[in-house]
Amino acid sequence: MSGVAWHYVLKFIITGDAAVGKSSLLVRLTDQRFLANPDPTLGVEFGSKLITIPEENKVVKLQLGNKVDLCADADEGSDASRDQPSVTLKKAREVSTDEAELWAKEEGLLFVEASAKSGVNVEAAFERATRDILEKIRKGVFDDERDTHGDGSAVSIML
Ligand SMILES: Nc1nc2c(ncn2[C@@H]2O[C@H](COP(=O)(O)OP(=O)(O)OP(=O)(O)O)[C@@H](O)[C@H]2O)c(=O)[nH]1
Ligand SMILES: [Mg+2]
Repeated sequence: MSGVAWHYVLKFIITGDAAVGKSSLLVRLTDQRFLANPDPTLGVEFGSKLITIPEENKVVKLQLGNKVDLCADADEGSDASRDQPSVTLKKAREVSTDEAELWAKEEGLLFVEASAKSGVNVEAAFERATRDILEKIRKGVFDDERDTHGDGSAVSIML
């Protein structure tokens, strides 16, 4: 990995209903802190985070955006938005873990319960998603687009 800042850039959209904790999750991941009194987000917030996947010998830069999902129901979202890698926040205690796990399985989604407040599972959730994406790249599920830096050391993934 010497001399390589990152091997891949992956773009994540953190989406969900208003006030479900999107900004708090983003700030916990990028700044390792819990926002005391977050203001409602107007527009979109951005952040980035480097993640190392040791078994792949890869450094991945996550570029994160956070926006309110204006669709009242995720099931009513467009096919285009459903094809994006995203983290959909649910108010976890409104549904049981079992029910949420089952729904995620039926939808073919990764499921991780995390807390922006305590930090539990936040980085792990994004690492799991990153590993899943790298595996899909390896298997040819996603196309990648080699960069034009000339040395083949970095790749941008267009999803
Ligand atoms: N207990 C607990 N509260 C949380 C957690 N994450 C966020 N909150 C609280 O949930 C409320 C909303 O958090 P935000 O991060 O502003 O939510 P948001 O989805 O970005 O909200 P909008 O930008 O208005 O759509 C705040 O009072 C947070 O303190 C968490 O992991 N645990
Ligand atoms: Mg917000």
